[in-house]
Amino acid sequence: MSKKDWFREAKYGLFIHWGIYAIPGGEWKGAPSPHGSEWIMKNMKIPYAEYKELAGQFNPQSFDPYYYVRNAKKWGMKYLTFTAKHHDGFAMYDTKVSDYNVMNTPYGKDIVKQLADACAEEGLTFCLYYSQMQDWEDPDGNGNTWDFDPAKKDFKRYFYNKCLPQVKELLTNYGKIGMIWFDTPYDMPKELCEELADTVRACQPDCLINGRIGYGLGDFREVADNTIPVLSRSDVWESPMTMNSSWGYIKRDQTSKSAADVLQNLVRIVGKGGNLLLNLGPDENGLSPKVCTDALDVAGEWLEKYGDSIFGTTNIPNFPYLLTWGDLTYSKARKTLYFHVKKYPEFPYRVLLTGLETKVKRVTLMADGSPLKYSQSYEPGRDEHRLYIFLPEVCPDADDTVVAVELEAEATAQSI
Ligand code: H79
Repeated sequence: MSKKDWFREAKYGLFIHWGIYAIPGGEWKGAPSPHGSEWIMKNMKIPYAEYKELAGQFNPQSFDPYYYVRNAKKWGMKYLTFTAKHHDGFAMYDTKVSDYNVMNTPYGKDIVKQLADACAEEGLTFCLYYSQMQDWEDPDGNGNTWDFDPAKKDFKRYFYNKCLPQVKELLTNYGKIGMIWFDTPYDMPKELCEELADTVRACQPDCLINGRIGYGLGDFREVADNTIPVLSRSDVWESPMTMNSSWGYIKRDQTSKSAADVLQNLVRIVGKGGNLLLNLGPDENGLSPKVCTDALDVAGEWLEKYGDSIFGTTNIPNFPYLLTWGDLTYSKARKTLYFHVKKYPEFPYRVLLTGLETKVKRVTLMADGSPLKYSQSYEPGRDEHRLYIFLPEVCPDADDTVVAVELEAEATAQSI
């Protein structure tokens, strides 16, 4: 057992970006702030004295932790990552370190505690986002240069007086934390990053640390926001993605990735050995845009039916060819390859996989379990392995026709 096992199995998690930035929702005094509504304070250089007034308005009467936790499970997600403190410095929990927190709002209840309890009760792994370097409330934190003179900043003072004690609180007061999600380490000195990692590991040895602690000190690679690597990676990694153009709630954008978009990203990421951490930005009342949750509902229904092609699968490291028709996932335990056919072939309705060495036992259409014809060959002259699968004339699912290919042995790919 490794502490990374749950994460390697997880594949799909819910990210929640929620803070007092949900109130302006990407707009300040009638002017739009660029996408990434959680950046509004810095983008608009809003004085701290003015921005902090938002805390006095925070009263999300419709927030229900169980709504998020139960839906995350229904949507097929295995973990939930919540922004305990974003760059603006406002803590969404009961911290003794700074008054700038949710207890000092009209709402007055600890959001982290409510989500932690709901996750524990419902059996969902609970993880916390904490912005360790940027803090636009603290005169010594990184980022706020309009209220606080950068020449007078003493980063260590912020680190020891706020960051470290808050991280300790989060890892002490809320039960088991699956992962702590750091962000934007920028030029934070390496020795402080090491101290932060040591502190996390001293508080909760099993808590994973994501790659954005910096300097390779994390337990896995966090790829850049909204990206998918070209190459398959041999160890588990994670890609954080938005449902629309922003992490925090953005009033002017009521669009969403479709269920097909979500599933396409999930399949591509899982097929390369990663996990998708997909974000919702609740509004000032604690509700998420219906257009986003509707898409997650539809994706969740698909996963209920086709979950075996995602969960319990991994990548085939170093698969040599780009696939032109879709993506591949692979279950080692079931010795089964899953073809996710996105570009349905025309007559003679066949897809070709080049480079698989292992002998095929049986091929079925996942939609109804019906057997499919296939032909497998090896040409010694060209040293090429080919597997053709013959699909039905009528496409069963235009977004993703899933074909299960059972193998005689563990899959091996040819190196070219
Ligand atoms: O928490 C989310 C982002 O707020 C955070 N990472 C994800 C998970 C993040 N911090 N920094 N960045 C992402 C990269 C910085 C982007 C910026 Fe901008 C470009 C900051 C200012 C210009 C995006 C566009 C945010 C505001 C405008």
